[in-house]
Amino acid sequence: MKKLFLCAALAALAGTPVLAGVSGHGDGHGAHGEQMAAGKPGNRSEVSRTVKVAMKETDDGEMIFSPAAMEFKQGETIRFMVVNKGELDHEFVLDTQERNAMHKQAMSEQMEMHNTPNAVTLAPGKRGEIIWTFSNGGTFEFACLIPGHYESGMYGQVAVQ
Ligand SMILES: [Cu+2]
Repeated sequence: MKKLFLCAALAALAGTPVLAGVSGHGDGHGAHGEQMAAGKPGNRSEVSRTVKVAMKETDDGEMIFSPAAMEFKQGETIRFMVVNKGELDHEFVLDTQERNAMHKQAMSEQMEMHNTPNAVTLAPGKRGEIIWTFSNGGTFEFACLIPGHYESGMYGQVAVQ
């Protein structure tokens, strides 16, 4: 039930209606068309660009994304190919900074992690992908919300113009 609470809370924060039958949570595929401030899940047939994203720890104790920041044009559909090159689990979550902060707080209180169309969690050595349409302009954020990782440097800005 904690999981459901988190999702409902996030939806309420964003001011978006909570869609009936939140089937997208759990399998990461069900929420087609679910509009968020940062955009919406994209269609493979509309991908205009592929962006490779690496996640890893550094020798001096930081945790990073490469690239560290991104820029897109409004309306672009991006295929993010995410790879965990580190030795710890990491995740790539695309959202507003506010929602990421709330999500991070929830995870620090040991709520369950879950798969939504805007996020992928990967064990060391694993690859995953997100297809995302940046339907709205603005400044968003990608982040790893596993406790301690954001503070170690795992976040970056997404500028959509
Ligand atoms: Cu991480």
